Amino acid sequence: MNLPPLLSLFSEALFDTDRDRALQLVRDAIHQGAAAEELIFEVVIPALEKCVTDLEECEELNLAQHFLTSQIAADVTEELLPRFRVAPETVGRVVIGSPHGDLHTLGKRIVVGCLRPRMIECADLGVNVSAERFVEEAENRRASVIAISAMMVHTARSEKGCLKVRDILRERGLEDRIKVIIGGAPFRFDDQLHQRVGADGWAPDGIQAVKAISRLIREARPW
Ligand code: B12
Repeated sequence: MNLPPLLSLFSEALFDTDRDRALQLVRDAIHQGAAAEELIFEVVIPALEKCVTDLEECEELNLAQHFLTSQIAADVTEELLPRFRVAPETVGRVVIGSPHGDLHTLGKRIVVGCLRPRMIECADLGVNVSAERFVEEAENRRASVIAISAMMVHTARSEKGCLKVRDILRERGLEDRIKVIIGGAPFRFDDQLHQRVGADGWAPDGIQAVKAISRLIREARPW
């Protein structure tokens, strides 16, 4: 199947946040014999990366558009996954949430939307997640990465947030198996802050988050 024209149409639908059109385009392609695998890796992911980059460069960044593009990409991926000829192999497992005291969700959901097309299994624990729960859920699910989305300066630096996650991992001897990544507005203004709160990494946006999380999954000792 000729994918470049489809990539261009799909990118357009994504940029316009036209969910129905995006889904229809991949359904038609499947109907015409395209493989789900090639659609995800050669259409959905490149289109999502291009859209996020274009949106980041927009002078007047439209938050709703940013949010919707990643959700549509995640929805299309969910529809394509059961059609894989060989069941897709999970690249790794992540638990993600906003830390104690933080109720902001949008950045986190964009990151989840970017991770799913990459076959990174992602359990969203929601908001106001305690450090204990982050670690317990990661351990129970045998996740390699805890991802924390902190939007406020005080929740980013809090003793009850990432710093405590680090302490618990150290106490339980889990630091080699579970890596910690953090993100959110405060980290974009201070690119050393993640080190001071005990994280193994950070990323400024959803696409960079995928890259950083993939690296941490590779670094973590397998369960
Ligand atoms: C929307 C919003 C809200 C909404 C949240 C709705 C929701 N469902 O999320 C509501 C109205 C509820 C809200 C409430 C509050 N808010 Co508010 N809010 C915002 C606002 C306007 C946008 C945040 C946002 O969604 N940004 C868009 C997303 C896409 O960006 P992002 O989160 O940075 O995410 C990207 C990256 O950071 C990264 N990323 C995000 N998470 C992660 C995680 C990982 C692991 C990685 C690798 C990367 C990553 O990828 C994302 C995608 O590219 C900001 C202002 C601003 N300009 O940031 C204030 C802001 C964050 N809020 C603020 C405040 C003070 C509050 C309140 C205390 C207000 C009040 N007095 O009640 C409450 C606190 C509630 C609480 N306990 O959490 C302050 C924080 C100030 C500070 N310096 O700490 C800000 C900065 C506004 C301001 N200038 O004063 N807020």
